[in-house]
Amino acid sequence: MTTRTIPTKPYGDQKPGTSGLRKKVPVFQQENYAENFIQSVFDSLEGFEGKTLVIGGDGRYYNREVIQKAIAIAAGNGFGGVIVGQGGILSTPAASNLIRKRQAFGGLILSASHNAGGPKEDFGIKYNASNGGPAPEKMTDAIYARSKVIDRYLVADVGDIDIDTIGSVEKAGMTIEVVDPVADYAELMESLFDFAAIRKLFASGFRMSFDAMHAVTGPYGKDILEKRLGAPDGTARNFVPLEDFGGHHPDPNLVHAHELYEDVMAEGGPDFGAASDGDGDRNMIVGHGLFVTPSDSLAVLAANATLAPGYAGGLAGIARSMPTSGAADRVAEKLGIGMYETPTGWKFFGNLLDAGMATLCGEESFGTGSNHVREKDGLWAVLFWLNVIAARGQSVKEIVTDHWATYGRNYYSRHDYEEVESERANALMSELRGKLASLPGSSVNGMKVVSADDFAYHDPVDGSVSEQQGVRVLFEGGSRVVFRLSGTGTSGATLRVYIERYEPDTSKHDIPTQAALAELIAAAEELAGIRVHTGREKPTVIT
Ligand code: VG1
Ligand code: CO
Repeated sequence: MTTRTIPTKPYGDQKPGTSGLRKKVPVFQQENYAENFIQSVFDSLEGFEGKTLVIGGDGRYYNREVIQKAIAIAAGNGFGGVIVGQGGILSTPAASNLIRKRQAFGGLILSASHNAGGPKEDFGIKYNASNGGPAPEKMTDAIYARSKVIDRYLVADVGDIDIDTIGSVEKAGMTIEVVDPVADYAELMESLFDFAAIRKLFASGFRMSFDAMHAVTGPYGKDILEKRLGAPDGTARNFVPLEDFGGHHPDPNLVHAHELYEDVMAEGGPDFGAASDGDGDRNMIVGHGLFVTPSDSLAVLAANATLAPGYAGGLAGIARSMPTSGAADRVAEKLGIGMYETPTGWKFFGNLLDAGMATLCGEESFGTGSNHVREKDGLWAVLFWLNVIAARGQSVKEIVTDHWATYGRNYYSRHDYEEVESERANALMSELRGKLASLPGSSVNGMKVVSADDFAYHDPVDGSVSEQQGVRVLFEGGSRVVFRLSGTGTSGATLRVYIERYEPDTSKHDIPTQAALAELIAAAEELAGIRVHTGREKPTVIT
């Protein structure tokens, strides 16, 4: 074997955020930067000798280079095999599935998700464990600690690996297997949903538009929607993955997937629109005449879950991130099943899913998923909706308004203030934290505060505690505002303000969202002094 030990110097900034290490491409291109992080991951693991590692990414700029590095370092460290998606492509949920299906030791997912790609834009690396899920905090803390003292990495001379041809080769004592990135995932989807019913739906003239945003779900969407489900050619748009996503943000929301939204809303537009993000774990759902908030989507899917063959036996429980609206809570209550509230980030759902306590999980940030993998899953959510539409024979709008009539409506919106100077954002948060104790009982913009705290999560499975996960202020009647700083940005700080109001009265279910939340939006300003602290008159992005 030809393993070499290469001396290196630590970088101090390799702390994984909400979902792995994300930095600008030029940061990753510094000498040994990616190598250091990958070796820090391996140095924090035990018992992988001879085992298999899954490697794949969302196809963004620098993906191929880092895949070559990862293969050589895996070989140098004694992995027995790597499974690589053809062309270096694996969507995040497909990678999670492969880890589980092939009983791999873990996986490296190369992605910065919904962040822009290209030579000056973002790149990312994330480690997923043998359950297929993102490394828990304990592990990411260990990786960060190691990265601060690392002084060498191990590499085997495997040469330049052909990752474009499906098949297997032996190099430096390691098996390198290049696989079709779509096949196993598509098979999993077929096992969960009623493909025959969805095929019938398309055959009956039902029309949808799926926007892959020039990111990783292009090939998945084409194969599953058009080939397997018989949707007309052209159903998937922007389906060729590009290294820079065509210069856009592959972020499926009302701002970045605006064109799709307009098309579906237009007179004579398709019945159904959906989009996914850079790495394929997010989803946006739009019905003709109605945009479905991700929080509502989780609730509707939970209420209708038994219509899909994969969930016909019912749900064990539902989990949502703390800032996600309480719409799903009402469904859990009615079903008499467990409801869990976790910090932001999919890694916190892993234990609940592994323990069989939750079946469906969701985040307000366009993330929905289940126990079929250990990541959120964009296309899965789209197929779930198609299954529900086919089974109920109703439009998205009918299904959602029906849901509101039964459970009430949780008006919900998120206001993001992007690229704020870190110091100013931190000052806002610490000022808020400082006044939490005095808030209960007081009035803000005429509304009475019931409770106010900084969310701390006590994991019911392993007992671990995660503190400072977001400031939440709860008002009489169940309305609330939540403040937290993003853990995925790569420049400055992003302040996220989450606003929610519950409306039980059916006659008040068609107010425009921002108007329905106006009083709370003003209360958020009064509470946190957003304008003064950020120097911004209005949010950068409203979803
Ligand atoms: C954001 C979202 C969070 C999501 C995370 C990763 O994190 O708010 O819900 O899990 O992105 O999603 P933050 O810390 O910026 O708020 V993805 O699609 O980037 O893997
Ligand atoms: Co993503």
